[in-house]
Amino acid sequence: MKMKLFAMAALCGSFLAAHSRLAAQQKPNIIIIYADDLGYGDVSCYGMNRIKTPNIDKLAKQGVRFTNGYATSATCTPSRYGLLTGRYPWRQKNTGIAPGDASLIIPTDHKTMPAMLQDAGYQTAVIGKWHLGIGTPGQTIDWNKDLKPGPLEVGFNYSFIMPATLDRVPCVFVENHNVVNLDQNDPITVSYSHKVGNDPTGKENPEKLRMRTDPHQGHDQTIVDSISRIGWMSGGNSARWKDENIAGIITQKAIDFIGRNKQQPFFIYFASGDIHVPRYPNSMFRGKSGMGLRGDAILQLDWTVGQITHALDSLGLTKNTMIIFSSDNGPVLNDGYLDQAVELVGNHKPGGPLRGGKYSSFEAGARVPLIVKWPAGIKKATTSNALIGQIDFFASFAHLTGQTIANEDAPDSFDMLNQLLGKSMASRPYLVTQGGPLSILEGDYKYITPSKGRKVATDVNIELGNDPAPQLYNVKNDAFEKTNLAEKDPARTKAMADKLAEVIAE
Ligand code: NG6
Ligand code: CA
Repeated sequence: MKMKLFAMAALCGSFLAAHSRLAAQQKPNIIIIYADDLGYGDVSCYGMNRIKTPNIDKLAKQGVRFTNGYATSATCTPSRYGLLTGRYPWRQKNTGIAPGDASLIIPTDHKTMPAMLQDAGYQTAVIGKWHLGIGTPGQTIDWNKDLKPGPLEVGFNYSFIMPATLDRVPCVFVENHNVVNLDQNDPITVSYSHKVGNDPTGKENPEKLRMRTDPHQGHDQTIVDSISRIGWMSGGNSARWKDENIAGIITQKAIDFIGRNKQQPFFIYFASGDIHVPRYPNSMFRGKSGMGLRGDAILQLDWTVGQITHALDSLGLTKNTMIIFSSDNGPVLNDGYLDQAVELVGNHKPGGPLRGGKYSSFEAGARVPLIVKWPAGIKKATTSNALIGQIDFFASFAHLTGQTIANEDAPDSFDMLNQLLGKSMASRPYLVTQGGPLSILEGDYKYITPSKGRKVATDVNIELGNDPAPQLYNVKNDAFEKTNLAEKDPARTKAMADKLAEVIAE
């Protein structure tokens, strides 16, 4: 009798488990495919006509394509921080471009977007470029030991990352808490202050390089895979990546994760290394774009999108998977390596109709491609001009998955779910973006805070949008920000400056 009851209870339990799995299954899978340094005009569905990006275009043909979608900032680390925390990065110190040995900059005492999705029953993964630091602040990171805190401590169940940027040492993959393929007899040493070990450097041995560096920008330290990097490393030889294999490896990791989790809702923050420098895509793409390695890397990025969508198709997951495609900041041609991006760009405009680029307060700095596709939830393809930020994904996904957000978490994230699904075209009331100085967008206007910074970053040849005087642009009629309206419209200028000050003080 006892046995029977036990068996009944077990049966009941497994029925309940199956039932809740079924209920949970209603929630869509979410995949963010995040490009690196891809400009507003760098894909064909945003006007690029030198090469085609059919897989990215296909997302737009079946989903919502935003014309006013913004990264949080005009560089990588702060944009990623904003996306994952729902908090403006400039509210916290040390959220600028992270050095390769930075400690974890995401606080572990606030809920992140992936942790919120874990509460909603999701399995979560980060695959690709991290660039948000690893380890405890104040402690030197030992790459041969357990690497934490990192992604697993801020809401991810699985992580397979390039720790910083592709141009920074150590050039190794980290899976969960450990460097992949590390031979303990060949330990890794990393330094950002002085040379370590005897590996050749770009400065001393330029003849060993497959790609020359820009003498004005550095990147001439330890050589890994015939490309010199920022920072010095020694050891870890069996763990070092080959640049041409990175896209293939991380794409396969994403496909494996999808396969392992096909029975339950999952979230993947897939952060491609393309099209950041050093650009050295696979031989399948090298020489194929006619625009040099930067164009070839765009083809590789598009291939990645195709591989992931194909994997979803073959597992029958396409219908209930939301794919979001975007970029962390705007475009740059020469970001330290002489890879012919400048010489071969021709009439292509990486920022499309926008002024500036990566690092800039002008529009090309943070306005980026943003596409959302979810067949079960978005029935009609649309172009949306709603003002929206990546910082809004947090609150929007909370709405989508039925989670509430505590007051102190995600303070800057607005629920824009209806806009993401194309059901509303209403703009966010305002949005703060960050080049050097902060800007605020409201209605058709943008205000840029006065700044004494240099006007042009000559090394990368980008207008930074700095001006000692206040700047006001009508970004709807004057997307290229030609006419500063601040003097003509002092009332609006003041109102927007006041609004920005209010948001900063919140
Ligand atoms: C800059 C690097 C640039 C790139 C960037 C980070 C120099 C002179 N330039 O400091 O090459 O690595 O940082 O790019 O070191 S990001 O997309 O990750 O923000
Ligand atoms: Ca970037």
